[in-house]
Amino acid sequence: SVTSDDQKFCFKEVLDAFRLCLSENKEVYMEHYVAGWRGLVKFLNTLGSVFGFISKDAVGKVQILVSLLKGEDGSHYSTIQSMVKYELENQLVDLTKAGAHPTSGCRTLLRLHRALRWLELFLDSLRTCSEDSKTSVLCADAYNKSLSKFHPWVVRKAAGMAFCLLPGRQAFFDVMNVGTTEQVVAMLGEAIPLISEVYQITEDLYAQHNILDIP
Ligand code: 1PW
Repeated sequence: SVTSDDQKFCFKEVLDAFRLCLSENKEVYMEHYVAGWRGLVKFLNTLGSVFGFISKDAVGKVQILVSLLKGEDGSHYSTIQSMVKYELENQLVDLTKAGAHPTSGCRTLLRLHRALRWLELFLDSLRTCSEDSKTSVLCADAYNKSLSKFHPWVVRKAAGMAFCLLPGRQAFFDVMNVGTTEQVVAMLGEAIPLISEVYQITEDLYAQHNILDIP
């Protein structure tokens, strides 16, 4: 049977999810944030099985957030803002050392949030790079400027090896399944500011509550 999940990945899914992420008063809807990540994971999986180890962690974290959203206390998880308020007020977050709440929403989302910055930088370099640029180098540069500082040596090594296996720029654009190179570049130009705004709002929220270092 053909369900929407069987259909060929299109990067527009990611764009659409991030477009729906922000409420009028700039709260971030968890439902759409998670949908954005689902799209990104699908994208990663189309790049090849070596990205399995990368996507697996993201899949697990998305799953945790979905469970919270669909769970008994789901009403508190409709936005990132309400989640932070609820979990902090009810001491549901390990703030200084790992303890009773290894899968809190705040901790879990922070890991995805850090990875989102990497993605934003990487997509932006894909958008502006020349035809003969190496995606592996762009991806590694973006990683080294962002997510790598949160990873232990062994993860950095494995990530570096996976990047080397990335397809070239054109194959990348083909996998995004958006159309011509011009259309891909235009769509990235739309998606990146949206991702960037969601990132910044989350970053500011976590900074305000002093939870950017949840272990
Ligand atoms: C080519 C497009 C790339 C976009 C997808 C980005 C996915 C990022 C996932 C990187 C994961 C690397 C391996 C897992 C590391 C985990 O230890 C780490 N997770 C993340 C998302 O950084 C930290 O999670 P933990 O171990 O504290 O639960």
